[in-house]
Amino acid sequence: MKRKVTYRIFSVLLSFVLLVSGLLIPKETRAAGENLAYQKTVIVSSTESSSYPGSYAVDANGNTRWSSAYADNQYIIVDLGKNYTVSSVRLAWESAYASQFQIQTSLDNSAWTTVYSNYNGTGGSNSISFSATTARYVKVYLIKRATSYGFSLYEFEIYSAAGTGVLDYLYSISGSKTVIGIHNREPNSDPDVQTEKAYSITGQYPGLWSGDFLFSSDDVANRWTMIYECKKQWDKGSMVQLMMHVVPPTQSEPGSWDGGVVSTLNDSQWSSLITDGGTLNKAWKTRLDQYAVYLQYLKDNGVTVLFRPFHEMNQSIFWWAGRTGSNGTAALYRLTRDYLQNVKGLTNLIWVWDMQDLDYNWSTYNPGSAYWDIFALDIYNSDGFTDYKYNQALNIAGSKPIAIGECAKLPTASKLLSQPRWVFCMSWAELTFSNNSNSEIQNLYWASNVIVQNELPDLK
Ligand SMILES: [Ca+2]
Repeated sequence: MKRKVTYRIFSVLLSFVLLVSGLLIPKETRAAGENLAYQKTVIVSSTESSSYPGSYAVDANGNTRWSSAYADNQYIIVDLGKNYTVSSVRLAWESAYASQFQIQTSLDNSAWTTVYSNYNGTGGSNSISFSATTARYVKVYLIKRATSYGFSLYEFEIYSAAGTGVLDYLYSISGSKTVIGIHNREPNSDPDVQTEKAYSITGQYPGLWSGDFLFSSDDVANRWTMIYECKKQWDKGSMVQLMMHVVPPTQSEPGSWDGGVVSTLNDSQWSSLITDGGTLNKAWKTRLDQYAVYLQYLKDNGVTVLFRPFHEMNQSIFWWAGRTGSNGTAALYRLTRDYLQNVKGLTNLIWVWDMQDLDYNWSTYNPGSAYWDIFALDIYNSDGFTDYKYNQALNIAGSKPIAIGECAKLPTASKLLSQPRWVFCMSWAELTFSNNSNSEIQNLYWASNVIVQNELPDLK
């Protein structure tokens, strides 16, 4: 505890000194809205002359420009130096613009994905958005010139999706550090009770706060209280997560645990749910319309949410779970993401796909790589944090982050050092305190490889 208290006092003093001197040092290397291309390495197919180098397209100077040789089929590539989640670019053309061009992205400067095409370019300034994608290299592939000169750009700017600071940060600690978190179970009328208890024991706030839409009349009535807490925790510097222990679309809200959250849909009900236009499909989307109001509020306030619907897909007691194959639980996950993201415009969600250590047939529940950002595993089995589970999680996640979605018994800091790809570890609410001694909780929260709230960068 001493180390972090010292650090906090130092931070406070440092902040004070900086405030007094009028200086502001950014907490993170990248703020939201920053042009990621600025002063990065540029690779071009040609230059008109040494007066127009590729670097002039990423110097944030609207008077300098890159210009290619006088020929079609040219390119300019920016190497961002590491992977980012990118979702838009801005092109500022000189009068020698492209009438046909594409934006392409790559992880390795070899295999390219076209994310945008324009075959009727008109020059000027183009702000271009596309589906958020992970990329280190971003290319403007210049197909056809509009003039007899080459292609010339004053600026080629590249931006992250709003709120991808959280995901970028998790990528950056993958393999070295783990954010510690805690779920705040009902009541939604007191949605930080477990977070505060962790603080009372460790003197540190968890780096991840988690809440739930829930199902009972009291908890449904207090959803706004929970959502306001979510925003408050984000404003205080935590990562935030939302779950959905909600009743099935065959029922109205509020409802019950037994016979509600824990219930079964028959095959024809399931078919109705996952078939576009089905009665239960419409009922579920009507429900999503209601949840979207809360999520929109968070979006409007700049809150990025780790969203974990339909957790423990192989835990078949839940109405959504235990259905294998492409038309199973995975289909419900996909339609929910498609609806919230594409129809409701909720781009502030990081999608967590979550399984439990009940079995290892995880791939049959996989919604598809395009549908999730983080793979999480709930670890409750008494064999604990085995290397086998860790390696299975790595196998299914590939290069994406993995996380311990829930646990009762916490891992030790040394276990996390030997399994360093877990980007966060969330203990389950009150089970944290019934399954771990105070000193075990303290030792984990105070470890140098474990990230608490005041060690997180600015994620906004
Ligand atoms: Ca320039």
